Amino acid sequence: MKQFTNLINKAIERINSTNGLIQIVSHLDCDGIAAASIMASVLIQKNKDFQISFVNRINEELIKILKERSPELVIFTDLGSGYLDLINELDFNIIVLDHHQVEGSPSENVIHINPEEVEIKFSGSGTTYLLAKEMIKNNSLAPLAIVGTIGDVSYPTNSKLFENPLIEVETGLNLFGRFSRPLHKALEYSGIPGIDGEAKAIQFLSEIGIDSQENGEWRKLNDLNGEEKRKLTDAIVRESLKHEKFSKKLIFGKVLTLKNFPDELKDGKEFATILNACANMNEPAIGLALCLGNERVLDTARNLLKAYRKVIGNYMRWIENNPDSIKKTEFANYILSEEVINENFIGTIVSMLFKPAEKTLIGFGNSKDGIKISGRSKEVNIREILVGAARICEGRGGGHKTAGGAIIPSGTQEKFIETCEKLLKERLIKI
Ligand SMILES: [Mn+2]
Repeated sequence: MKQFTNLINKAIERINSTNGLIQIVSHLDCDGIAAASIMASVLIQKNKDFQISFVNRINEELIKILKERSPELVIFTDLGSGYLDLINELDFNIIVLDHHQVEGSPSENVIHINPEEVEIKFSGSGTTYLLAKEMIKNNSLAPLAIVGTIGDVSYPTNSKLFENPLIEVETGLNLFGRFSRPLHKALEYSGIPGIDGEAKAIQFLSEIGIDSQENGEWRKLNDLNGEEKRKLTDAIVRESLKHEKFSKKLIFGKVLTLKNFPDELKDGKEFATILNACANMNEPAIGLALCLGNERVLDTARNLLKAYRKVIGNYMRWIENNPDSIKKTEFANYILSEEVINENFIGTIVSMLFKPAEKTLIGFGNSKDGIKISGRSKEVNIREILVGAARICEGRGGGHKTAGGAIIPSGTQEKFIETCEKLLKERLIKI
């Protein structure tokens, strides 16, 4: 742990002593946008000259661009640990703040900070925040770290690191749109059986004596007083008991409120959803602006979220209408959508389709770099499987134990699946 703290201090010194251009390279996802915004915020406060690029992965092309740009310092956030061999090709000062599995070892000019190495589970934005907090000597950026962490679903948000007066944690109704949607709309989309429709939702509220409107305006969950919230909670429990299929977990749980953001971003989960949409629609700068407190881009972000939902809906419909796109074997299910689904969406689609009872799910999407793969597993270390199979196909894999990704050259998908099957068989039969 002491060594970890030393590395952070070393990185802070390096940033402080840099007077030329600093290049931030961050992962194009919710966690990566949050991490970059934390770093940007620190660099603004320290009056440093910097620019930011978002990428899906590090490859030769990026290394070439960085060499040409020749900044004084490159800071990789939420990616880098899986690409140390490539990063080592750069001979200027480098800081890596990442939490993905480490591949290789850093050369001397690289300060490599990864909490996995001291067996702590932090997101990329959480790791970046560790440095930021030390560097600016306050914890005002914690809300961004928690939003990024929510986006990286397998990472805990109950860390002491996030205890902060700007973050309110409650257990209660966890309806999407607490601050941003009329209550009846939030109920309509909540998935509670029996309240599936606008009219039904309004009727439900009126039956339990809660007004849907106040002074001609639709009320939101957050507009309800304590008594009304209790009434609503009781009524939802009663309603859901009528339907055995409904899981209470869906709408009761931990609710995070970020006090220093506008209403639409106050709910941690909603903020993360918006950042995720910005990343996947390839508009990370909009997400970054939101994180940095620019409210003028809220409209654009709202439209991006709408467009993002539409794309996801179209992909889900395509899979539904093409049952042949799912290949089922003894060891795993594969979504053969490499010609249809864009690489920015395959991770989300795989997460959405990964059922509680399913053991391993692997999906394919298209990328300008080849075929993008995303996998989830409850049975094996999916990262090891994807790394192993990608290597055989001359691609590369990475990620975490339960969720991972890979990129392989076009035309090697069959070989990839064959290898996955072989590796899965080896692992599963050994157990
Ligand atoms: Mn991450």
